[in-house]
Amino acid sequence: MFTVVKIWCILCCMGGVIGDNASCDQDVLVKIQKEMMNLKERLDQKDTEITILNERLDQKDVEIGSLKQQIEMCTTADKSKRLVMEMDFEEEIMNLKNQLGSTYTRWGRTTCPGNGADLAYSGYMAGTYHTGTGKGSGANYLCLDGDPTWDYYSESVNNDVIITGVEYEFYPLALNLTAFFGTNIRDAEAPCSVCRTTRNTNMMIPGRKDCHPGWTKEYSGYLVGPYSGYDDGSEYVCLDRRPETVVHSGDNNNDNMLYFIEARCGASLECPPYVSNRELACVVCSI
Ligand SMILES: *[C@@H]1O[C@H](CO)[C@@H](O)[C@H](O)[C@H]1NC(C)=O
Ligand SMILES: *[C@@H]1O[C@H](CO)[C@@H](O)[C@H](O)[C@H]1NC(C)=O
Ligand SMILES: [Ca+2]
Ligand SMILES: [Ca+2]
Ligand SMILES: [Ca+2]
Repeated sequence: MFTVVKIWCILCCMGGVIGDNASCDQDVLVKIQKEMMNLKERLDQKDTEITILNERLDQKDVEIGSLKQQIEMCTTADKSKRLVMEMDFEEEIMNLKNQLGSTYTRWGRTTCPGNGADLAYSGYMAGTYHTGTGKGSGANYLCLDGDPTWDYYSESVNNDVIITGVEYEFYPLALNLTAFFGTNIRDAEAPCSVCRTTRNTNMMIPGRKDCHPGWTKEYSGYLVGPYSGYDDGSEYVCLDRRPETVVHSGDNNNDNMLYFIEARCGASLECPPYVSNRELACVVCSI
């Protein structure tokens, strides 16, 4: 601003060379005064403008503050919503897990292995009463419930198919069963339990005492089956390697007897890996 006034003053005085010096000074002063008034007015205007702008800034600050609050509230609500959703998902997954899973029978035991498998029920191993009449029967062993309930029944003996308990027998009689099972279980009857695991698939592997990688061992033991002299069919199952016995079952009943299953090498079975006369192990594995 000063530069402009100076230039203006120099021009005025150059004009003053022709006119008179006193009036030139007077003119300069008046003009400078006017200019200063002008500037002051404009400054005042600017001051007013600044005040207005400040007010608007303050307003904007308030608006931003409230927006920030809203965002925060949204985020918090979102978080709690997400938390609720996550909890719902977890519950759903638990439900699905409970709907899946699988069951297996643990022959020779009244309990489950304690690896996440729950007892569905326990009871008595049962099979065909082999000295009964006729040669037809169901071939499979049953895990009879230990706490039976009955529908309508008639107690007259009128059925050809009769089941009975299943006895630990094994051959020859001189065989040291304590070495196999920890106790001599000969002539006692076998209990059983049905176990439920959340693992979806399970299988019994004959010929192994442990599972393949990635599978969970449920229990292991010996492959057992019926006396070879029976006319009725039966099946092979996996007897726990530490079997329990049914109370009051030590009598030598021989109604339905269990035996080891052995490999016999010849032209048909691959030897090795199999070896003649060895009692076959078994394992139940789940995944
Ligand atoms: C005006 O002032 C100049 C310089 O100060 C001077 O030379 C000149 O004589 C003056 N003129 C009058 C009319 O006084
Ligand atoms: C049977 O086997 C067990 C365990 O190996 C052993 O302690 C016991 O002495 C054996 N009994 C006989 C009669 O050999
Ligand atoms: Ca018995
Ligand atoms: Ca017996
Ligand atoms: Ca043998």
